[in-house]
Amino acid sequence: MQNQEILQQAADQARGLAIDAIHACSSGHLGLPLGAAEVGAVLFGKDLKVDPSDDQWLNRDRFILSAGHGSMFLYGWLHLAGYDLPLEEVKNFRKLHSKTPGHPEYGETPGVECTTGPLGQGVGNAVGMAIASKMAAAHFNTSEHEIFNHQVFALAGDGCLQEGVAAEAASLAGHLALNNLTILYDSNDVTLDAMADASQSESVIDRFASYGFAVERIEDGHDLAAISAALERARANTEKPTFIEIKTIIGKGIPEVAGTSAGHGEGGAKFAEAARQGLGLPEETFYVSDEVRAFFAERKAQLGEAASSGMPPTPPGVLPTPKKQLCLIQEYLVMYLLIYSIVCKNLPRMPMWQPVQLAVRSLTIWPRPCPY
Ligand SMILES: Cc1ncc(C[n+]2csc(CCOP(=O)(O)OP(=O)(O)O)c2C)c(N)n1
Ligand SMILES: [Mg+2]
Repeated sequence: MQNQEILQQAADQARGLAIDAIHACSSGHLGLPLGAAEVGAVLFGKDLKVDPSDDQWLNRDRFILSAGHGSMFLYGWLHLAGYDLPLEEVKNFRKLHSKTPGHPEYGETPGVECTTGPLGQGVGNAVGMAIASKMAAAHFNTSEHEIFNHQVFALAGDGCLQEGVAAEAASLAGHLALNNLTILYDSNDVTLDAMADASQSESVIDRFASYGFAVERIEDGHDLAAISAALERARANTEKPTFIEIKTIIGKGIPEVAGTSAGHGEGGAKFAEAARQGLGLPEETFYVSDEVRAFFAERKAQLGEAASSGMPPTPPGVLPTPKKQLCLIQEYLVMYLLIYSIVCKNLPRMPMWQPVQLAVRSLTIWPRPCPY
């Protein structure tokens, strides 16, 4: 696998960002960002077809962090990948009016595709987005012009997959054979303050196989090459959605809590200094090396170029999108705006969140005054 060394460095530096951000506000969830760091490195450093300089590019892959409590995973990787999320925002994790609220919120942070936090909802949203993508493709793609061909990914934890909403949505995804959907299962044997076997003994992977997913299990969830190969197989599967169970060690990088329920929350942050040393990071907090910065800058440039030339993975020699298709898309957008404005006018205004020192969410339901 190419770039393995730099991706490993990026994974450990993403761990460092999570430790420092959570340490700074004494609040948050370290377990997932540390446990799934290699998953993030492969997604954001190699696999995802997105354009960090244009987070609204229509044909971008969608990545949803269903386990929204692990939000520092997402913020760390969005920052490294070059989205409009400066280090200052990572430092302001969980502060009021920052772009890094306790749980990811759609519209607040560039690159966040979906508001998550209620376990399982991200899986439901991912299935909906995969269906929407198929519908858009059916409306607008022609044999000559493949306008929509993106993939949808959701990273879900044990808790997400215990939720009924995830099961219901996944069952439909299997039934519809949504080959553009991949669910990544952060299987770490811990759910919050207990080991997972206190509340579950089913075989989650067999359940997803029975829904009609192609399934596989990665025994070492910190093996970059294994994660990368599994993602390639998922992308290449034209028959079925894919479910990848990834065995990870929750809180990896903080030996005092790793692999135990103490790794779930912010408890491990008090070992920040030793953890930084163990990860091979300098004393400097919020450290990102020049090499990692350069790697992601180059990737961002390549992705931007690919996105603006209609790729990926449109075949070479493809014609520019014909006017007819663009008009159709425009009509849809106008309709959408019309319906949105009607709904806005008729929705009762929700009470606003009262500012407090620490913001778990910076808004309740209605983000800002309706513009229409
Ligand atoms: C529907 C719902 N119920 C409860 C919670 C509170 N909660 C947040 S994280 C969590 C534990 C989830 O376990 P897992 O997904 O395995 O996360 P991990 O401990 O591995 O980070 C719970 C119960 C929630 N966010 N949403
Ligand atoms: Mg878990």
